[in-house]
Amino acid sequence: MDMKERLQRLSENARRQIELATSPEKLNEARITYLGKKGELTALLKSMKEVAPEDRPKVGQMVNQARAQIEEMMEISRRQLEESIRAEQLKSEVIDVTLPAKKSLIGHRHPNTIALEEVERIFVGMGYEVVEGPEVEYADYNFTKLNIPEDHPARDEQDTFFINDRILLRSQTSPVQARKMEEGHLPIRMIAPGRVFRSDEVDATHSPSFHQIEGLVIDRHITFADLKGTLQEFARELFGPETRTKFRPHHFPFTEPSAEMDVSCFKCGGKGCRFCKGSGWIEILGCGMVHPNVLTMCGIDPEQYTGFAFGVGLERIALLKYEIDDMRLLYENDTRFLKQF
Ligand code: 2NM
Repeated sequence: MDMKERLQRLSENARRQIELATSPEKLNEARITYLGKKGELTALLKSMKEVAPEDRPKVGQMVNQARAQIEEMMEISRRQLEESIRAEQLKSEVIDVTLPAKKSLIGHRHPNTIALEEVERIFVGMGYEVVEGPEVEYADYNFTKLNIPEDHPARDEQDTFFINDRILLRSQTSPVQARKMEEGHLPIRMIAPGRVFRSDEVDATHSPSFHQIEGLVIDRHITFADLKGTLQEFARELFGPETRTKFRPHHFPFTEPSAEMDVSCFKCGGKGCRFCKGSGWIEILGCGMVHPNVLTMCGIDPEQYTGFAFGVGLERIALLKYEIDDMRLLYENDTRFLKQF
């Protein structure tokens, strides 16, 4: 077979394979087969030495022509393939501008946040400042300065997340108050909201991480009457103007005397119902007059200054206010639940 015939056959085969190429990948395969470094045209060029020297320019020209022809066919095929791919894409990605728009989802504050901002609004309205502090605390601030000595059961490792001997995850926000008292700028009217940690098993009313709002007032001549008046007003603002309060004696290490405050049930007005379990009262917070030991350990002279303090659980307020019966619902972030508030 002479060179011319071989070239014609090669061109013919290339043309057929290019016609059959239905994708850019297949077309590239054809390019490699015929025009590549190890392709058929290169192989053919290598056999030029079999051609008589006087015929070589002529044959060389034919080879170049064949290459140009194949390249042109490929270029045409490539453009056609691209056009059909683009046409397919346009057809499949068509946008129907007459379809109704998707509604964008707008979130809102978490029930905890709503309750927190409500409590903050009430106390800021009475002239309190909102103060924050570290969640990782010294045992000294979390316990010692709050009159909870080394051997006190509240320090039990079973209840507290200790990082080491001296450092822990705060079990209350009172260390924020201890820090504020130490700064020594009196009087103090503050609330300390924030996350606290206790080694509890999760159930409907417990979680190892929850939120507290603790309040503190320190000034000359602060009495238990100031405590009662303030917390009564707080309860009325939070649960409605008809709300009555009662104070039951209690014990806290950091206050003396100490009490728990109940509010009249805002569902039945105090007659007794399912919500207040028939008693007409709902327990809402702990409070008391700041213990002289606490004042002394925080650098305040208990002969000159007195004060009251209180602590409320934020989740407890949110559960009560929104009549939720399981605390876990507040943490699961199920939007079907959250969107109700
Ligand atoms: C409570 C109940 C009673 C309290 C005490 C203090 C501080 F820092 F002044 F000692 N802060 N918060 C306190 C008092 C907290 O929670 C149920």
